[in-house]
Amino acid sequence: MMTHNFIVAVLAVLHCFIVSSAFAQVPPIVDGTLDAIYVPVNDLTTQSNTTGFGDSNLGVVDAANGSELDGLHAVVIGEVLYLFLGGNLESNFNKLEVFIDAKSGGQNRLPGNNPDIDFNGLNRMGDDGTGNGLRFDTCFSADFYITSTCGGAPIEMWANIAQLLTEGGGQGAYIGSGIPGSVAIDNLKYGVKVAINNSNIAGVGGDGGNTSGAGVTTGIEMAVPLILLGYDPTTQKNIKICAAINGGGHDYLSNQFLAPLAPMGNLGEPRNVDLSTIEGNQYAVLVVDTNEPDCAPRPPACPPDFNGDLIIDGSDLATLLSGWGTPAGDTNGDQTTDGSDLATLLSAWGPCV
Ligand SMILES: [Ca+2]
Ligand SMILES: [Ca+2]
Ligand SMILES: [Ca+2]
Ligand SMILES: [Ca+2]
Repeated sequence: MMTHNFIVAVLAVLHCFIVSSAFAQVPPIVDGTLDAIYVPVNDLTTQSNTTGFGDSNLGVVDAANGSELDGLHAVVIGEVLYLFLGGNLESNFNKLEVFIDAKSGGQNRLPGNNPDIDFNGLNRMGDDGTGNGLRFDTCFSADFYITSTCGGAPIEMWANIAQLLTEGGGQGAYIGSGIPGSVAIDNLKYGVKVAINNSNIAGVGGDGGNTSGAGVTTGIEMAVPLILLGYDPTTQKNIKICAAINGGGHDYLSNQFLAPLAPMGNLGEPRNVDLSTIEGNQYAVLVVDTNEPDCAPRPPACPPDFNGDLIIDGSDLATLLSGWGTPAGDTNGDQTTDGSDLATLLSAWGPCV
């Protein structure tokens, strides 16, 4: 009987374990409020900068009179990435911009030929033909973009998505409308959901106010299927996320980034922003493989890709030419830069393959 009781006890423990494991895999409800599954292990980064876009004090679910990004939480359940961004998105058509790096390749700098979505707002941040365009940190090359906004009377919300292919082009889509605080965007074709609860009055303050976004449990929440991100764990297992608040025309970046900027004011013209020159990484990592280096090794086919953006272009050519006669533009290991390196670069022109 002892044996029988022991087995019953073991089975009871196993049952609890299995049930609790299954429970742990219940996905978050995309409603703009923080679910328990996001914390604490999926608590990726916290804001440490006051907001230059207003500290909302309305405390109602649908309207906000300021924008801030207090914290980022992320979890993958059932092949879907769930993001929770604590904070507010002002109901004046300011934009939430979210860039996701989910595989090798992609865009380290936004070109000007991405999909025309949200009144061509994505390309408002890209290269205008003069070689500018929003540039991310060195180890971040975005593969997917999702943006949301809210405003009007009565207040509504909208969202758009786009692929960010290494060479540009790609596809984008408007994914629908909802109502902050009550109706989530729920796009059945793409499996994308977005919800906003704008009632936060805590988190960071405005100029001179609180500098910590810790503890905020309402904000913007979304679900994006991994297949839509192009997630390819054979090339990159960890998922990186860069989020920011932008102006109503995608035309004026705030100081609300996640991962956060060091204390500083709004960044302004998106095309002139180069996050690689700003201290720290303005992206957070959802770690799937703790052994994966932050920067994937450069593909062997790409020795002339001096800046690591996986495109051989004019900036690499400039590096090579300025290093002529020195090792700075060497591609074949002979410790000098000469015509053979130039020929290698020109024959590899375009995306690394
Ligand atoms: Ca939720
Ligand atoms: Ca990428
Ligand atoms: Ca606040
Ligand atoms: Ca940086």
